[in-house]
Amino acid sequence: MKFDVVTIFPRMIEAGLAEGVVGRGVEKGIVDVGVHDLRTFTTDRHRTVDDVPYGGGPGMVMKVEPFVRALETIRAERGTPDAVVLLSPQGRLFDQGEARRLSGLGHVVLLCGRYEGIDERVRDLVATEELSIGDFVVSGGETPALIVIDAVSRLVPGVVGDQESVEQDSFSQGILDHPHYTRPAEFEGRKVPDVLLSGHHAEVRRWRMQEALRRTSERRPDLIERRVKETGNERD
Ligand code: 4HQ
Repeated sequence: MKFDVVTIFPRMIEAGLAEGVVGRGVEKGIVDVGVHDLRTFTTDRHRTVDDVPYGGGPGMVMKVEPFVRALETIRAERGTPDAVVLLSPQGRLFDQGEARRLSGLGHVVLLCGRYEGIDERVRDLVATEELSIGDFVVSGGETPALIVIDAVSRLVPGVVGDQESVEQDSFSQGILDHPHYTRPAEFEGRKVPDVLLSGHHAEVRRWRMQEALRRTSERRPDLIERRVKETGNERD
């Protein structure tokens, strides 16, 4: 799978991809991430990427031309992408379903903004969709882009060694994870639940499902609602 990231802070993306499971996926060549410095697509002496907002007001707005030139270059060098994603709080909420959808594409471009906003014509002319990583404000699209690359890459075969762990993950089932324990069997008076030491695999499975559903209904009843709507029951 191929990603291209357009940013004024290329080193943030490179640093985020240097470690971990996704970093290894990049090293192995299963995931290919091209990082593009937006300033290389400017034409003026000062490499200007932003300007004052029409109509006035605080802050700066990112200019449209460097993004258009970046996409022209990516198309020429790496082919026409399947999706061009603008990261912003105005976007559709990025969730596991969106990650699954993007993991089915071959080539995704991620556009990172800074400052107060991006000229609306970037949405109209360059982006094919807009995604948000959550209802909060971060200082730039770089951390959101890294989150999208991480969540999507884990679903690409070969990136995570143990495919079973990906399928067992919180959310791949649409509910929260069950509790996990490892040795020691007792710590500061707190015991590991007996069933996990019993060796009864069917009972362990049943306990984990029960605990996962208990936690989900306590902490995220919205996820239970969603499963009922999608499957007609709350179990499978
Ligand atoms: N941004 N999900 C970039 C976000 C954000 C989000 C705020 C995007 C600042 C310049 N991006 N602008 N939430 O908070 O994707």
